[in-house]
Amino acid sequence: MYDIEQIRRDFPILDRQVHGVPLVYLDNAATTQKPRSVIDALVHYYEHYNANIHRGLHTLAEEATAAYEATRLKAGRFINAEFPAEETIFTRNTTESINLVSNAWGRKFLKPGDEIVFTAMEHHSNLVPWQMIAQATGATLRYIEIDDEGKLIWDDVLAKIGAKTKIVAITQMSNVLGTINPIKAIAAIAHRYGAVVLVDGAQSVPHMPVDVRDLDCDFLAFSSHKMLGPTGVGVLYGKRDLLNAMDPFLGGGEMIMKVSYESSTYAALPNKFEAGTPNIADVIAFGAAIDYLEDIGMSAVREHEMAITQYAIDALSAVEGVTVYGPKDAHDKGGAVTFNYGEVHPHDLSQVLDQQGIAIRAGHHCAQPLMRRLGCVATARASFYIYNRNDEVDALVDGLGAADRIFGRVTTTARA
Ligand code: C6P
Repeated sequence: MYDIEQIRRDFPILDRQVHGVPLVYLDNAATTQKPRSVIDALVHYYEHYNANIHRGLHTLAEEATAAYEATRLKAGRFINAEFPAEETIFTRNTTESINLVSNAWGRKFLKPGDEIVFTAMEHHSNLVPWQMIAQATGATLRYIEIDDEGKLIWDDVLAKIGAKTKIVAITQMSNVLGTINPIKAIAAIAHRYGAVVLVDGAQSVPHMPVDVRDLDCDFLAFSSHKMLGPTGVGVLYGKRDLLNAMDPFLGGGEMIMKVSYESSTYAALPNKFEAGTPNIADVIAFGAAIDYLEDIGMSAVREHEMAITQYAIDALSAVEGVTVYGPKDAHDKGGAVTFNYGEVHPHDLSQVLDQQGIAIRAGHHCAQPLMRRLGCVATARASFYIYNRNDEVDALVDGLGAADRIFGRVTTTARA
């Protein structure tokens, strides 16, 4: 049984008021709130065994190392990595995980004429690093178009992935449209041409079961802070052979085997990609976040989110003047519902909603090319997680009424 009230009690922040009314937090695609167990894990580390890892031989260092490495195994198993101890690399966030691949894999394996394929719905984090590496290597950028519902055009998938493709870098779930992409089918096509597949899992891993062996992706990037964990921790999953074949990304302590004044040899996986003192406390607390999600079960998380997402799509679509972007069937998308309300600017809308304690995101959502494709400069976005209830969607819809009263009757011309 999905006990949402029990879940809500685990999140201290959900008790707070904003402008004198209870917080309605609908900005989970940006970052999620943290349960007590994650906050406690952070405090417990600092109060009881704060030490640097891998290098100390004292008790505190050993305890901290064990807890850090235990999270590595949990994170790797969470996505069903075959060799979790070697294939799970900690970074700062999804962005750094993708930059690690674009640099450490791209600089070594891309050459002029090679093609990097992404999609029209990518977040800047899965776009700009490829632009930079294309400039550095002479590789060419290509992107797969989307249709008006915000889904990939399959003919264009087949047209863009071909003999020159060396990497397909694709989001599994759009942070704007919510669209879930058919990664397994796309990976099968890419592999037929010998290309590798990087999946941006920033929005998918927190919200649905993700199995890297089933998808057969070569790399998967995601962030702790979008799945109940602390900020400052990201994961890069990579197939062991590929990670072994790559050069290091950053040089320094921890990632070496032997160092002379002239040259160095590098540590084995995963240390080769973790230069310097890592974010020990936050990695350890990320372990508590994974425990929390596993206690609920990722299938239950997905079921809950599909229900509230469908409720939100239907409720928002019924408001005169609202345009909802992306797929309208929650089976095809995750819990991010992006919309515009007539001619009310999303920033104004967000401020009016904030007065009612409702937190949404407004802007380009780090996806400027996609905004242009949708024909707008900005949108409003409500995004859900395990603790959101339908009555919070009702509050959002009521909030639109307040915006209507403040900004005057919204026009209905923008209705899709
Ligand atoms: N999207 C949003 O509000 P970082 O910042 O590195 O943890 O995640 C980057 C990132 C990469 N890919 C996708 C699909 C994402 O949604 C994000 C983060 C947030 O939509 C912040 S812009």
